[in-house]
Amino acid sequence: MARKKIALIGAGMIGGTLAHLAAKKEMGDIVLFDIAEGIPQGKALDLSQCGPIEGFDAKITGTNDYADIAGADVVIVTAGVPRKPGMSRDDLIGINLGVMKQVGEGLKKYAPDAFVICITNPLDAMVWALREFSGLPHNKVVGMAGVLDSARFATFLAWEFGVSVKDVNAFVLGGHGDTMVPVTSYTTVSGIPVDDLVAMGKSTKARIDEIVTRTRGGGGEIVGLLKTGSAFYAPATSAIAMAEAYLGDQKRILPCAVYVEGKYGLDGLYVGVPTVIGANGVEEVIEIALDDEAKQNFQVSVDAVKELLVACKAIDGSLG
Ligand code: A3D
Repeated sequence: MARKKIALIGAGMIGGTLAHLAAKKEMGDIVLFDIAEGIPQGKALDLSQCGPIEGFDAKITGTNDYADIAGADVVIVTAGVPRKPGMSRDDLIGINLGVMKQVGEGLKKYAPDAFVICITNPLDAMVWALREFSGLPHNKVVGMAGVLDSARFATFLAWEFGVSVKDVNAFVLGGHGDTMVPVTSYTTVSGIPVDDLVAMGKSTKARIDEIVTRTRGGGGEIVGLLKTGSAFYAPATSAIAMAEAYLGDQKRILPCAVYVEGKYGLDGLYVGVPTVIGANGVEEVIEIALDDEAKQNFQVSVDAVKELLVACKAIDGSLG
């Protein structure tokens, strides 16, 4: 069987990390694309030279030509600009919407059968726009955010309870912004609900509320520390987990930004919800029961995403 082909659009901080992870895991051959000349080629050469040390045979190439992504099985999109301190994700819309148009046209022409994972911010609006510009089926275009946001929530909870991160199953819904909804009632430690752990005296409601707030601002906290860009290790790791679920037909239930029509009272919008990812891409959107507080918070998050779509349509008249 021929090796899988992974195309990475954007060879910046996340793109380079994605290439390294995909190569180490031997997920397939890797093509790094960027508009910046020399960057994808240089990173591809550097990463190829990890092969003899790490023992991978993945072929890694860098390019500025969309034709080189032809036939890709998976495409992960990080093209665009990241945040700097003081910026919200939404401030990126003006530049990144234009980037999504170029990428969408490249995908339509050269990789119409790929499973596409978008990471570019503001995530929920950019994945929607990328789907519109590319014309690919909705089940094959998803956004990465929930896996990362849940990992942030899980990390902070593991620290709080003094337990292994492996035992924490954290749950975050909604758009990838400061209005995201970490849901404690669906968050467990080895099957024990967080609320029960609080009742046992292992933490307090106030501490859990602080962790929820820290999770919501988790990206901004890292931007504030790095000063020159945003998080890249955990975002890349999260997208790789989604790509593996697709390539391995794993039927994993992952929180992803997917097109939701009918469920959660939504009529066609990309937002973060639990999703079954397998060989057909998005195989199912799982609608869970939400308590009143989570429902209200989810609505606030959905409204924030809707506002971004209005802004996208105002910038680019071709977006119906
Ligand atoms: P960065 O290191 O700047 O890399 C972006 C790359 O995109 C650069 O190499 C650019 O040259 C390239 N690029 C710009 N325009 C184009 C274009 N038209 N076509 C192809 N390539 C282009 O950023 P990064 O890798 O740190 O972040 C990439 C994106 O991911 C940003 O929008 C971030 O905000 C976003 N991000 C999202 C999350 C989520 O959880 C959703 C987390 C972290 C970062």
